[in-house]
Order: sequence, then structure tokens, then C-alpha cells
Amino acid sequence: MTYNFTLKATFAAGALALAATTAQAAELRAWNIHVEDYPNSIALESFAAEVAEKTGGEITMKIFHNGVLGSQPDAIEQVRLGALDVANFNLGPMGTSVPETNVVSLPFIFPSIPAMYKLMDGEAGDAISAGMEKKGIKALAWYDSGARSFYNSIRPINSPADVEGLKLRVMNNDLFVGMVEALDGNATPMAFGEVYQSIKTGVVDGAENNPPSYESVSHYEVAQFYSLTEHLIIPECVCISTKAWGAMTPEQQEIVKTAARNSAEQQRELWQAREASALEAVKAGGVTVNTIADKGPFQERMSAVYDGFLEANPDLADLVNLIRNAE
Ligand code: BDP
Repeated sequence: MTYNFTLKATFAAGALALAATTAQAAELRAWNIHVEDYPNSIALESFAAEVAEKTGGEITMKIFHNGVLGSQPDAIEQVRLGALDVANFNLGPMGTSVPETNVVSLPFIFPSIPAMYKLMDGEAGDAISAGMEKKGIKALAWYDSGARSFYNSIRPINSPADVEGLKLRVMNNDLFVGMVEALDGNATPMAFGEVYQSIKTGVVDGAENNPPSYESVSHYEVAQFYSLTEHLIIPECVCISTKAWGAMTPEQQEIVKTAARNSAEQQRELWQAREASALEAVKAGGVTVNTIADKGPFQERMSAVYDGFLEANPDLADLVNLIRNAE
């Protein structure tokens, strides 16, 4: 017994010493789905550089761009498990693991982009972070992802009737399936990396995304009608696994958090410019871009999506109302 106890105590002391060492030096592995010149990628590199500099090289970060470490739904699970350390995630595909994030996946919920910034940097962002943290993901800052609109290879969309029968790829989340079905389209959840080929071969007719993503991975080449429905404004997190976070000293945590926030400021600025240049680029590439004169009919169709969501998640009604009723 005594022997056993001593052995355990020695082991525990050893483990503590090891934890203390890892708290001082770590190379974090970071997941990113975007091409290297994307606003998010540039901002993530700035984040990594600031962390390395301010920690005197104790914490460094290797960022894997272009989704080479796998699809977003898989990467979310990897961060939760601590197998991946850092990531820039859109909150859309996080809904299956973190119910609170689903609130920002409700169509037309944010009244505007400035309102989204204010809400995410305040009470709504705090409520969503708390939900994420319970599931092993710590949100450090929020990136802009603009507004998502439909694109397809068949026809421009001006009213819900134009969506009828279109096969559209959506991000992995039943809410987006419900959204497309409420417009009488057919939704196919699919990984981002498979969309180009799927449109090209006619597996789907189109998809929906913001201008920078529509342009950066060439979806516009195979789906030349881009209709500015702007039905989803879904923010993105720069996040870290609670495992990697817990292994840091409080000083290191402060540095990491500040650097992530600084990178979000940079990302938001770069985003505005990239959105404008992406739209110009796709037009030059032969895309017909149309605005929607009246989004009302699209919004009305979403009442079924809201009703279903609130019925299944009554505890999230306050958060829904906080966002929906913001100025
Ligand atoms: C982009 C997001 C990215 C998503 C992608 C998608 O930045 O995180 O994976 O859309 O549609 O806008 O899957």
C-alpha cells in the first residue's frame, strides 16, 4: 500500500512537472479552410506572429491553409478533442455540437453587419462563447464572414419561386436544409471542398456563400448566376481547444486573447475590401449579379424555420430575440 501510494505520488509530481513544461513551450496546430491570400488567412498569420513575438517564442503556431487538415465538421470535432489546437470556424457547421451557435444560423436574424459586430462583441457573443466552451472550444475573437447569397448555373433568383426545384449545396446543419426546403429547393449538405466539382458535374445546381468564398475557390466559374439574397449573416470564430488553453499560463492566455482580437480588427478591415474586389472579379469573369428588390417574400418563408427552431430550443428564445430585435 505504502509503496503504491509513493509510486502514485511520484507519478503525479512528474505529471505536474510535465504540464508546467508544456505550459511554457508549445507549437500549436491551426486549421484554416481558406486560400492563403484570403482575409482570414492573412489575419491568422498576423495572430500567429503576434503570439510568437509576445511570448518570446514560447508559443508558436503552424497554420495549415486550404483545408488540408480536413473538412470543417471534422475539424470542429478535432478541436473539441484537443487533437487540433486552433481554428477559424464559421459558426454554421458548429450547430450540431453547440446548440447556442445555431441562433446565428437562422436566416435573416442579424439586422445588419454593424449590428452583428456589436452583438458578437457583446452579450450575444458571450452567450455563444459560453456554450462553445462547455463543448471544448474557446472563442477568442470573431471574424466577419459577410452575408451569404445563392448562386447557381440555371437562372437568376429574384423571388422564392425561382428557387423551386434547384439542387443547392448547404453547409452541414439541418437548419440550412430547412431553409432551402422552405423555398421549395432541394438541399444537399456537403463539405466546402467538394462544391466546385459537384456543381461542375451537375450533382448540384449551385450553392450559397459570400462573395470572397464564391470567388476564391472558383465556384463562380461553374455557377454564373449570383443573386444577392443575403439570407445568412454568420460570424466566424478564431478559437482554441480548451485543452491547449488550459495548458497555458495566465500571461500566455492574455497574450493569445489580445492577439486574436487584434487579428479580428485586421480581418474585418481586409474583409470589406475583399468583398468589393471579389464582386468585381466575378463580374469580370462573366457572372450575372442581381440584387433582390424585395427580400420580404424570402423572409416570410423563413417563419417555419424559426417556429421549428424555437419549438425545439425554447431555452434559446431570449438569445434569438436579443439578436432579432437589435438595431
Ligand atoms: C465560407 C466560410 C467557411 C465555410 C464555407 C462553406 O468562411 O468557413 O466552410 O463558407 O460554405 O464562407 O463551407
